[in-house]
Amino acid sequence: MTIRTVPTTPFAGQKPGTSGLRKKVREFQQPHYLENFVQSVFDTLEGAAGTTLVLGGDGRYHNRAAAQTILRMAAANGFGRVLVGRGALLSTPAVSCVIRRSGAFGGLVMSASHNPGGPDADFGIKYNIGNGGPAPEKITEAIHARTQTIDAYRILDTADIDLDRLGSHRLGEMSVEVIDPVADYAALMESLFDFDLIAARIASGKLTLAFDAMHAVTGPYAKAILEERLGAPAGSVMNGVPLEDFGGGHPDPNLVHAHDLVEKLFGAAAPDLGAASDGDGDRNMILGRHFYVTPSDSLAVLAANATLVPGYRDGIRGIARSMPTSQAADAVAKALGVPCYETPTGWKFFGNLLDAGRITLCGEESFGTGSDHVREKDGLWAVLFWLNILAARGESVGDIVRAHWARFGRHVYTRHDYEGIDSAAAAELMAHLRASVPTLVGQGFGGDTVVLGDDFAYTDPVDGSRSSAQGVRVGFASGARIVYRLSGTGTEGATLRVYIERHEPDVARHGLDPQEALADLVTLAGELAGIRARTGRERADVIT
Ligand code: G16
Repeated sequence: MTIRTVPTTPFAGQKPGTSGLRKKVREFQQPHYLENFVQSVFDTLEGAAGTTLVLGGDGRYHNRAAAQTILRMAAANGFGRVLVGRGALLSTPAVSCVIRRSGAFGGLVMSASHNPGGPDADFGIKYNIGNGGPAPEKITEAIHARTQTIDAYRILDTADIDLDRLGSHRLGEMSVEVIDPVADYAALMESLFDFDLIAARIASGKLTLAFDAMHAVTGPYAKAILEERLGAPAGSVMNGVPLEDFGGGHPDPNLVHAHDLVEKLFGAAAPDLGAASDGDGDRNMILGRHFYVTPSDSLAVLAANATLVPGYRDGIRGIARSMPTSQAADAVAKALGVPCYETPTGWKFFGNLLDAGRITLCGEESFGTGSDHVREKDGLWAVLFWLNILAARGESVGDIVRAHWARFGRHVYTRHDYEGIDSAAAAELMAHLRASVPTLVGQGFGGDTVVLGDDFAYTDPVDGSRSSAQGVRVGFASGARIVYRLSGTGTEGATLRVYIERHEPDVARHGLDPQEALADLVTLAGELAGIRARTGRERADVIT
């Protein structure tokens, strides 16, 4: 086995986005493309020689081939050991868990998350640091800088190893351990939640559930934990076999894409809890019987009920949410007397707050919820948290959320996505907003007054790093908000996201459809940005 140094030239556009590098599979399959990026990651790391790297992915098309290349490159770059999930599978939260449990130097996650999979769809790769979380901006920027100057990569000349059998292999000087992708993660979950209580409630028939794995990575995790350990009847996990193209679906757990589940939960004989997770297992959607829980509300409800769960029995230290996420969690934090931090979109911004012990729970409107147990958002963890609350309270999801709104008021919320729009038009729209919203301050709209108009900037309270241009905000005296930002995870054109929120204290109005309750703000949001004129779109493609 010899180490080859292969000459190469930079590719443009290898800039990690909101969560790593995401591109079309075809782009990743170009000779040297993956290798350049991986070598750039390795070149950026200091002190990695002889250490452990964790490797896994969501099972999408190109996952296995990429894993073999990365293993050969890790061996040629001096890592001592790689822990790789069987079948090259590991959910994103499981990568985080394994990094932390094994004391690894870091890890590589092969995933394009909720984006579709297959030869004509998407692939991605992301580097996570030793705390188990996504690399912070200073590292992703250094990786990007390196991709622009790279002239060679190192790779070991060797045959593929068998990734489908647990066990150890040697690749040159490096050892490779093929690990059970579920074991460590399941043990961590069992240490946080009252599995016996949940299992007893399921056994009594008083708690029924359906979990849609969307043919993505959480299938094996959900079967092992929900069906085998907690005793949910076989079949409670739907679409549980990971497929390279996710069965042709879009593994994004929302009301549009998780349609099998939505049908079930809004049909006759619906179970008590419905949940779905995404391609790599870090997102979650929670449904009750005929009831949808927004991710923003879910974070707030988990925070308000945390002491019912063994792992959080002593209470929470603080909460963080991304800026476009509704302010429902802020109200809970206030009632609990703990801080609530507002960060830019992207899980990486929670890492410092979690490491410093300033927060226990965090979440995002983009179907992400998590805690200090790992450094990624965690889909199945959120489902187990809900199951634990349901088992402890013995009430329905709908009743729990309605009681929450009665106490804190309802933060009525919606997100409108305009997908695949022309990138130049999208950039122009944002530039127009940046320039125009500060001038709105003081103006009145429908009985409310604009008190804030800016482009969100964040100073990390732990390390002082600053991130600017994180989304345009229009805030009203009533607390209502309109937020605009461009997605950082798409691979085709641009996606404009418009987030709209209004606080509704009146219980009599809590049952209103958010689209109705927010119709005036939706119209205003379109007008302020000139969405129709600038994008040619009459309405959003996805509304959640
Ligand atoms: C990623 C990040 C999330 C972030 C989301 C936003 O999610 O991990 O923290 O909220 O992107 O996506 P966008 O920029 O498209 O709004 P994931 O699940 O794709 O890794």
